[in-house]
Amino acid sequence: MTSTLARIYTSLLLFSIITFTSTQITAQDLYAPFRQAWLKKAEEYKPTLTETIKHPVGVVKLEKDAAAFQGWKAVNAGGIEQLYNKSFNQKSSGLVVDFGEHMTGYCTFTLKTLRGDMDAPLRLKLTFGEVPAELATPFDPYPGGLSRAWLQDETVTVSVLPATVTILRRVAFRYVKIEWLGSSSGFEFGFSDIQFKASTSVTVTPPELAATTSPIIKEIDRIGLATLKECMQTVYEDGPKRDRRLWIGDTYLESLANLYSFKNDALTKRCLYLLAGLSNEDGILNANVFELPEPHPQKSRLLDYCFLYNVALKEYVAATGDKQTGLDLWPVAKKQLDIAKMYSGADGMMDYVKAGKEWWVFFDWKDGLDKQAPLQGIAIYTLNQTYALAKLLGKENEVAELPAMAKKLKEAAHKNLYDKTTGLFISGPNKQVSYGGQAWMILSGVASKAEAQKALKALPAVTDAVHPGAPYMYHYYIAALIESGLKAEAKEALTSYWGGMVKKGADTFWEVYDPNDELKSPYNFFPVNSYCHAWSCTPVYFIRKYPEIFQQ
Ligand code: RAM
Repeated sequence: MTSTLARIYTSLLLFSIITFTSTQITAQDLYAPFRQAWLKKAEEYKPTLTETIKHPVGVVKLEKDAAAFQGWKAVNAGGIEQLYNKSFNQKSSGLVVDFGEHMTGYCTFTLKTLRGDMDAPLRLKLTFGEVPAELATPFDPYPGGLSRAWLQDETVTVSVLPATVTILRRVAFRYVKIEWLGSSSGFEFGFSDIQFKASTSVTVTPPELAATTSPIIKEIDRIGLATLKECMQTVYEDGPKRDRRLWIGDTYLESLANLYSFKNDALTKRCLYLLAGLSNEDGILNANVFELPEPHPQKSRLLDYCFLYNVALKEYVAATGDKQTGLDLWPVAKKQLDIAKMYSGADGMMDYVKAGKEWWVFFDWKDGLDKQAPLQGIAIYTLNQTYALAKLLGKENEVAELPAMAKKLKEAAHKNLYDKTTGLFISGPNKQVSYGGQAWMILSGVASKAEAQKALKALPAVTDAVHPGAPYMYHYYIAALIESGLKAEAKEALTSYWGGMVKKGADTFWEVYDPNDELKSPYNFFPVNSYCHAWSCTPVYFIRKYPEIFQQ
């Protein structure tokens, strides 16, 4: 065979392999007929960001204080004139500028010569921090489990003055520490301006709370709104510092809070379509997706988040009456039910061991949390919520088996996980008692109202009960208290947990918060935690949905 012929054969062979593979892929893609339309809709509802120029409110000093959050506080150290038009040098290095609020966007500053000739470039480091301790803790050697690059320190080299420099990277912060790394001697330079272009897709101000609302609840609501506003960019981000992307679990809670505050239904709709459009070819959702450089998923199979997509869709349709979106996305919701079917045994119990081997079963950032009870509960909850969605859409006939299935799982849960002697729900081989387990057994309706009240009242006295690790799980605990009719307890739990963050100086609510371990980090280094995290904004939802509990 001549080499030309060989090339032709090779190309033909390659062509047929590619054609065959892509035909296979298309044939396997469950949503092939809809996918592009879903992504188009997601694009159509992409919000325009509102940009506002913000200026610093002053300069602060970082002071060690054992009583302050994570051991550090920011103390007022004067106006911004401490920075402007003064020589910036080794002595001023480490100065911290305070913008007075948490912001997300782009930083620009202007430098000018004050004296002498610039006979070498100058170099600065700017470190953006959401909380004071983040700026007081050395980043290196970096012990964290996530990329070091999440930390917001940027080095800038300037060769010619005057110069206006914009840091290319989008940052999320309140404080910026400026360090001098080098400049020529006999030459002085200074800052004449530093400003910030802050962005959000939020455009409305929600109504004031009732005048009877306690000051601490008002503060919790205000900070919750700030958290949500910062996370509402062109998608519901989980955290504007990290991971800066759309996660189903975070989106569910953000969309609930949004329903009762900013009411940006279009953003919820966009996110639901985006997640659907970027699901796997077998129809199962990915837990999170990115927008850039073009929308694409992170291949991530997180079991409880697939379920929560259905709940988020149901809540959206119920609140907005937007049946068209519900009908468009119904095949996705229906498909996620396969997960419940796949792992529920003949005895009505979810095979949590098998599920745990095959999936990321999350529920909370809490080591040692046994997932049996939470998984059984969320499965039942999802079956019920999806059936409610089917009813809203007139699709009950497509899922007629759901009520019986939910009943079977519910009865099995009660039989196997309810401890009549203690009145608590247990989970796993060691009969673990956890807040998460009680919460999900209650939200799913496994517990009667009397049992729910008994369990939740007994819980604080159980010394080895597994507590929530993050505000995310705290949400479900508060929801369970409300569901059980324990209104005063719900108010007290919300006030002490989120109020705890308020008292420790939170500008926005944190990704993880353990009152007994402020340095807790799922990533082995607390500065890489997100301190403006979507899933922590839900007091906004509770406070505004239940004024009779929280605004009296
Ligand atoms: C983290 C993020 C995100 C969350 C997932 C499960 O990476 O904090 O918000 O949804 O975990």
